[in-house]
Amino acid sequence: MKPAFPLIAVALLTACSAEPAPLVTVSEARMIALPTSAAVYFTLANSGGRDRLLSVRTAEVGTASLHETSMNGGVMRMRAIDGGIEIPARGQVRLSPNGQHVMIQNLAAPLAPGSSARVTLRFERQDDVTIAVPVSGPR
Ligand SMILES: [Cu+2]
Repeated sequence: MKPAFPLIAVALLTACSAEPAPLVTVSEARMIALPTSAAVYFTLANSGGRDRLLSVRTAEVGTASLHETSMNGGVMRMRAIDGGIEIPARGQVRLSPNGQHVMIQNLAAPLAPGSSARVTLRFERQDDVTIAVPVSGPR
């Protein structure tokens, strides 16, 4: 047998491992102003290949970090998420009060309900996305 088959196999493997570009859109974004901090929730919809939300920036508002809420023995806890949030290919990720969210601390100024704040999302593969997020008070 001539070595033509192994060459074809290598070419096929290369084609299959080429992950398509991600195409992540952000919707349903909202910011809840708390007395000394704020929380941001949104939905990420990906119509392309896998990506990862690495960090969020809100330079004019305060210091933002990715957080996760969990219940442990009936006690609600929040902890920082290491390594970002995975966004599956053709998948959706919803940040919510009882799950993953963005926490903003060290507020530069009190947040006025009815205003909006600029938030920039940084991804592993896709370019940054900056959105205007409406601010509301706690309920
Ligand atoms: Cu938090």
